[in-house]
Amino acid sequence: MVDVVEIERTDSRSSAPPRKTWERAEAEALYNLPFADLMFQAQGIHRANFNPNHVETASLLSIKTGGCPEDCGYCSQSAHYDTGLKATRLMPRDEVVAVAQRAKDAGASRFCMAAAWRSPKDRDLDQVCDMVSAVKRLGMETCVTLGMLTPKQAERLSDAGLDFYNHNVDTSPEFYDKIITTRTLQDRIDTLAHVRDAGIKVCCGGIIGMGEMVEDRLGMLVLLANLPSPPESVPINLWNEVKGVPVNETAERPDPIALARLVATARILMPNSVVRLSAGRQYMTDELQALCFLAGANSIFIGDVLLTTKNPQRDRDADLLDRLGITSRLA
Ligand code: SAM
Ligand code: DTB
Ligand code: SF4
Repeated sequence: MVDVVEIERTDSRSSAPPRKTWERAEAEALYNLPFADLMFQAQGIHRANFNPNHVETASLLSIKTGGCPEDCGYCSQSAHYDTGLKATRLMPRDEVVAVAQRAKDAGASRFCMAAAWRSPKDRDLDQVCDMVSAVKRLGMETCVTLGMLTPKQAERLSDAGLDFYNHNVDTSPEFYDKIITTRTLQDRIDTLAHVRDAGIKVCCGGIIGMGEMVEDRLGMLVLLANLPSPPESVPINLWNEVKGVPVNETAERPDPIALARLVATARILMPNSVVRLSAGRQYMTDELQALCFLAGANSIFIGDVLLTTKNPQRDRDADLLDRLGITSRLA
């Protein structure tokens, strides 16, 4: 059994001592603790860094759907697979702002705009920058996910006032090329560095339930925790079923206790990061979500759809948070 880990965690770019580098064996030892010990440790760290009775609410919009040249084996939007999804062009700014306003009225504090691109063209980026500035004027936090960025593109998004950029590592380095072949993990890490250098906060996580092993899930957490600065926001997606993609052949829904253990391990490895219970909540019972909140998850996506797949209904989420005494903008 591992003892409670006492470590100094400071940004490696500050003058304070460097942050701890996590070893996989340490993550595995934590993950395999007796459940009560793991949860106790995660709760302690959670309470030291966050209000344990609050969750953040974000809302998603696909501003450009489908026809993506990447071959991510889990994704409904890849042009490599026949998923029956209709591709659309980039939405006009005013329509996006109207959806953001409705999301704000429904209880979202952050609005995340996603486009199915390998990387944005500069003329597309002009429009996205315009959307970011307009959504910020509504008083919401903004996030976009547009694929790979150059340093200059990241600067432009920063100048437009963007708060967060979402770009996931998706899985462990070992499992990565079983899922995606059209861009490398290093490509993704390079984009994350450009986003950081531009002063934008990083939202980076991945997916579980694609047929990976527990070691891969932990390898992903260790990769995230050991980035030069850990992501401010860590989405943990449970694979939402999509017909026609390769992951359909390998997918295996994780044991609920394994999911709670993973969230707790994420909380311990990244004590200051907001951990988002992202896709896949449609498959989770109220009890499992409650366990994940206890383990340190403190953000959810609200709204009936994510990008192209289902999410629990707003009223079900509001009722669950109410029964747990958790505050949010949904109340
Ligand atoms: N094209 C951009 C990119 O890949 O960075 C942005 C959109 S992409 C849909 C954002 C993330 O959503 C992916 O990196 C993946 O982690 C997650 N995702 C995509 N499809 C999913 C699914 N069916 N179930 C769960 N998560 C999914
Ligand atoms: C993330 O990690 N999860 C969100 C957000 N980042 C963009 C996307 C989930 C997408 C789920 C599949 C879909 O709805 O198409
Ligand atoms: Fe394209 Fe993103 Fe889907 Fe990959 S996850 S196919 S990059 S939209």
